[in-house]
Amino acid sequence: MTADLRLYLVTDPGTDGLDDVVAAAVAGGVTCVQVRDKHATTQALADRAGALRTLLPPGVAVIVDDDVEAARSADGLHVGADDVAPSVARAALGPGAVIGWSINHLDQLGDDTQLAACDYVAVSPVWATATKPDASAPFGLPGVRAVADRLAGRLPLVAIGGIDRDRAADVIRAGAGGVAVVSAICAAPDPRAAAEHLRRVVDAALGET
Ligand code: TZP
Ligand code: MG
Repeated sequence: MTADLRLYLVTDPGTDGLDDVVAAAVAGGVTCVQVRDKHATTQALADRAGALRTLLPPGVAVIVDDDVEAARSADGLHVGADDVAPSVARAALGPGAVIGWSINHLDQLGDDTQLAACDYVAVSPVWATATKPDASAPFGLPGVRAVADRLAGRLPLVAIGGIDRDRAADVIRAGAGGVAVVSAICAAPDPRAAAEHLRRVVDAALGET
């Protein structure tokens, strides 16, 4: 499938009533959902992904973080520096899987083999965030611009890390095609309203570019 990456929700496993929060966020305008839980077993990740796949509309991609086997129950897999390479994920999951790759350094974009195996690249993190304290050095907006320039439209670019409603437009203007968030939705008092607001901001900024 081709994933719509404009407003990408990465789930926080500590969220109360997570499935309800995800459903509300999708009703508010989230276009893609990632199941992320560093402490879950493969079976638990697969079960959650399968449950969300049943719950959500078919156009909303359900992506599993890190775990190739669990991703077989989802629409795709997201990998980063500590995971299998995108090319390995592609070989395992086949041409129909959505594969995303987090980069934490511009030089990684010189690896054509990995780029050819991906459906999107995530620039990670844009800003430092308490949600991922072990993230590498932040790119900032100039870094997002540099990544977007270097990618030159070869693949969609998603921005992640410290993004909220006040910062979303700036990362789109810097060249991202979508924003990925955890706390801006999972920690919001009203996740649906938070998603609606973010989606309006993202769509308006995309309309300017
Ligand atoms: N990868 C890079 S930053 C991050 C991940 C999973 C966490 C983003 O969380 P938040 O709350 O949107 O800053
Ligand atoms: Mg990972």
